[in-house]
This record gives sequence, structure tokens and C-alpha cells, in this order.
Amino acid sequence: MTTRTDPKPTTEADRDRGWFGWALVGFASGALTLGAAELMAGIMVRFGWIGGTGSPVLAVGETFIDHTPAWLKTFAVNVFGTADKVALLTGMGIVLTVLAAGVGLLLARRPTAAYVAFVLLLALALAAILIRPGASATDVVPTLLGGAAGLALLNACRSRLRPTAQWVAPDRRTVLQLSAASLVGAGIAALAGQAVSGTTRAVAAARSAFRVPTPVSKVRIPSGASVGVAGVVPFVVPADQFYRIDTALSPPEVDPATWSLKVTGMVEREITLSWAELIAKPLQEAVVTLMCVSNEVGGDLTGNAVWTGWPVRDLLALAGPKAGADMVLSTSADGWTAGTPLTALTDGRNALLAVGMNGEPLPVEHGFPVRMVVPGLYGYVSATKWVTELKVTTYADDEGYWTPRGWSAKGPVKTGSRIDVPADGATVSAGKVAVAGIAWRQHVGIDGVQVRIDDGDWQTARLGADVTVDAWRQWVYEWDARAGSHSIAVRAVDHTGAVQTSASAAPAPDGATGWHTVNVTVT
Ligand SMILES: Nc1nc2c(c(=O)[nH]1)N[C@H]1C(S)=C(S)[C@@H](COP(=O)(O)O)O[C@H]1N2
Ligand SMILES: [Mo]
Repeated sequence: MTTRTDPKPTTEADRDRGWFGWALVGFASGALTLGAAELMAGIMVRFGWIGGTGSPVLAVGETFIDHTPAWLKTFAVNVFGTADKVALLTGMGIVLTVLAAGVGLLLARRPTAAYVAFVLLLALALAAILIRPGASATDVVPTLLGGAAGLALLNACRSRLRPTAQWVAPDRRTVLQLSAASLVGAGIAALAGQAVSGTTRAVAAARSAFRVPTPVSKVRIPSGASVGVAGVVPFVVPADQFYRIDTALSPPEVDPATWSLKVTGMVEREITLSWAELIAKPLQEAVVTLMCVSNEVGGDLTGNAVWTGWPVRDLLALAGPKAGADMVLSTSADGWTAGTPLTALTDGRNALLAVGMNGEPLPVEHGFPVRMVVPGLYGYVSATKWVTELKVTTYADDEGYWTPRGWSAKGPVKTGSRIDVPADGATVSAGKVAVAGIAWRQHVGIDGVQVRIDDGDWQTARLGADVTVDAWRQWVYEWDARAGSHSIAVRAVDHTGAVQTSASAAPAPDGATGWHTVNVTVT
């Protein structure tokens, strides 16, 4: 029989458990740090004491996104698609777990080094917070408090576990307590993270109180805009089904009461426009199809909506752009930028400072309170959400967010078309089959759509009503399907008579091309 005062020599098993115990100490401290910081950030954001940049997890993630090299970004989008944000957060969780466990292991052998490592990691998070656009000094408070809690736990564990030259196995009770503390900490982090990513009370209240003013020109969408085939994307896409693309892990919360739009740079008069001034302007309504440059042939990163807003050209006319300017750099509340040709914002097209989407206030994730919508250009060079500044400048002097990341400085939308039904790989019954989808060439317009079955001749599809050159058109072709395997291709003809190219190009650097083709089995 052995006694407590006469311990056995350390065995392999004890060493393993000891290793695990110290790693757990590190993990627990990391989880407590983040849990406390996220909880504090959630509370402080809710009460409006700090901006949305107080969350260390979001700040580090967004800083990482902004500094991701182009190849890694391409890799992430290829592998994870629109789940890339979830993938990033998961990756961060894994890296943090390893780092925190490392701090715990160091604590057993080289406590000073462990504290130094912990403080360095904390300093990195603080730096990430402070370099976020719009960050203020108080945004570091949650992370500092979390860090203090984490350090206190490290210290308590160290005095309790009394490390020796050997790995000392913590007793079962300590391990259980630590596991529980880590889990609770991580749980709080997750919950508080949700609180942060949810709309703050002030912004939600402002949004639900806002009625989109009646525009001076109201759009009427003829029923013929839809070809009436089930499975084709609706002509006007409801906001909650509209694709979303941005670099924000959590959409910026912008209170209209404090929002303003500054017009700066090469202008006769700098202008600051308030929310009250903006919504008192004569607003226009426009049907515009937005499209992401990352949209693959056959992809779904596109949507059509009725936007309500004030023409950007009217604002620019008040500011008076100076000779020589050829670009407007728009900046969002989270520091993202787009470079738009000055001509596209002054040439009379429906480029809007939009406050409404399908008659409702913009959803927060689509840019509330104000975004830009410019017909004819991919979103990355025009559709700035949460817009706060328009700088009149030149392509020689400035560049938008995606340009140094490998995307073209200019991004006019290319002619495209997509088959929505039948879906690729579908099985259909022989006889009449509706082949249908959409075609687009924003701000030029679509005059025709043609469909080809296998190696047959191009057949003319019936087009939905032409609502505006700025929006997509639906089309349908009644196919007399015979049994067998068939491939169906589509191509569009734009308003200049140009036929959509068959040459396939990847999205980078300025938009994908090629004919969308689906394969179906007819029985
Ligand atoms: N502030 C901000 N605006 C942005 C972006 C962004 O990352 N940040 N992405 C742009 C891109 S690439 C596209 S395709 C459109 C998408 O708009 P949506 O999310 O409303 O569909 O927003 C544009 N506006
Ligand atoms: Mo995009």
C-alpha cells in the first residue's frame, strides 16, 4: 500500500497526464481571456460605449483578412466558397488552441517565458484592434480585462500546481475544474460573440423606424419581366435571398444619427452630407442587377433589386469635381474601398446612394444606412456598403481595396447568361421541357438569348420583358426533349449585337467568361 507522502516515481502515464494538464492550464487561460473579452465587448457595444472593433476575435480575423495574400485568399474561396468566414474562424480557433496550450506547457518549465509569450499574444490582439479603421483607444478595454483574467488564472494554476523539473501530473480534481472553466469561458465567448454580431439596439431601432421616402420616379415591374418558369431566380430577388459578399466578419453597425458622407479630394467644395439631408433629397428608384466579379460561369453571386436613393451625380455636381480627376474612391465605415470611374458616376446613369432595397431600408448586411449602387460595374469597384466618404481623385494616385490584391482597377460587367432549369445533372421526362434562366450585360442591355442542344443549331429563346438595360433578363426555350443524355449551352447577345464569348476565363482579374453548359438525362 502506498501513501500520499511517499509518491511513486513518475511513470510514463503520469508524464502524459502531466503534459496534458499543463496544456489544459494554457487552454483554460486562453479561453477565459477570450470569453471575458468577448463578453465585455458584447456588453460595451450593446450600450454604445465602444464601436464594433472591441472584439479581439473579430479584430484579429478582419486584420488577417485584410492582410491575406491573394493566393491564400483564392485558395480559401476555392476550397470553402462562401463558407470562407467560418473556415477562417475555425482556423483561428485551432491556432489559438495550439498557442494557448504552448503557453501552458511553458509555464511548467519556464514560467517567465510563459508570461512573456502570453503578454506578446495579447499585444498582437491589441494591435489588431487599434489598426482597425475607426478604432478608438477605448476599444482595447475588453481585451485588456480579458487578458488580466487570463493572467490571473495562469498565476493561480502555477502556484497551485507547483511545477518541478518533472512534468507534475495535476490531480483529477484540478483537471476537471480547469476543463469546466475552459468550456464555460469558450461558451461565454461564443454567446457574447453572437451578441456583438447582432444588430445593436440603436441601429436596429433606427432601421425599423425608417420608412423609405416615396421616390420622385416610381419603378413599375411588368409581369412579363418574369417568364413564369419555376426554378428560375425571381426577377427581383428578396433581400433575405440576395447574395452577400464583403470582407467584414461582422457587418459594421452604423447609426444613421451619427452617419455622414464626406465628399473630399479634387473638388471645388468639400461637402458633408447628413442622413437627414440625404433622405430629404428627391430620391430615385432604379432596378439594378449587382454582380460579383468572383462569380463563376453558372454561379450565383448576383442579384437584382429595386434600389431607392439619391443620384451620386447630383452630390458630385454640388462638390464640383476638378479637371484631371478620373476616379472616385469610396470608403466604407470599416475602411474597405472601391475605385469607380468618375464618368460612371456623372454620365447620367442611375448610380445611387441607396437607402432602400425593394422598398425597405437596406438590411444591415447590405449596407445600412447607405450604400452605392452603380449599373454596369462589378461590385468590387462600385457597390460600397456602409459608405462614409467619396474622394474625387485619379487612378494614378489611388486604388481600391482589391486592386493591390490582384484584381483589375476597372471592372465593367461582362456579358453573361445562366441556365437555372433544368439543373446540371437533372433527369427530365421526354417531351416539352422548359429550359430557362437569366442573361445580363448591365448598362448595355440584352437583345437576345440562344440555346444549343448538343451539337445542334443555336435556337432563339423567348425573353422576359425588357425592364431596363441595367438589369438582367429572364429567358425561356421550349425544348422538345428526346430520350438520352444531352448537353445544353446558352449564350447571350447584347444590345450592340455582340455575341457572348465562348472563351473561358477565370474570375480573376476582371470577371469570368464562357458559355454556361448543363448536362441532363432525358427518360
Ligand atoms: N464595405 C464594403 N462594401 C462592399 C464590399 C466589401 O467588402 N465591403 N464588397 C463589394 C463586393 S465585392 C460586392 S460583389 C458587393 C456585394 O453586395 P451585396 O453583399 O449587397 O450583395 O458589395 C461590394 N461592397
Ligand atoms: Mo464582389
